[in-house]
Amino acid sequence: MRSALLCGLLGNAAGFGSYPAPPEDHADHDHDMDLPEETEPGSHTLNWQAGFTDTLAREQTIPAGDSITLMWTNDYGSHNVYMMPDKEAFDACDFSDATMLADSSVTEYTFTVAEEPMYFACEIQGHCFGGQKLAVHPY
Ligand SMILES: [Cu+2]
Repeated sequence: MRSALLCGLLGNAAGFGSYPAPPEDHADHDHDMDLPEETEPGSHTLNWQAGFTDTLAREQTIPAGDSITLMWTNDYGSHNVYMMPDKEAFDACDFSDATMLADSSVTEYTFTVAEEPMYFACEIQGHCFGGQKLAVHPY
């Protein structure tokens, strides 16, 4: 069975702070989002901003072949999604060989979980180091 924990939805409970917060101060504003209910098996919706305040949200173990939708807002400064080439680049927030998957003109990005680990990060200055990253471990 797929628990809410596996799907990372607990990360959404980590919001705190009050509005309005200054732009880019990710430690101080609320990263809560209203995510849609999981409508079908094999689909996972994750708050792309949860990693700022929830270390557990930076890693997910999800079956290969499932789909993941990352959702965010650009209300407090924009975000994007980059694919990191390997764990080393992911750990170092090194975007030199990263591939842009979504820019800040959108607020969600959906992908299929591959057979091998996948590494994602936001490329906006300071965000990866601030925890806006996701390692997907398939099983
Ligand atoms: Cu970001």
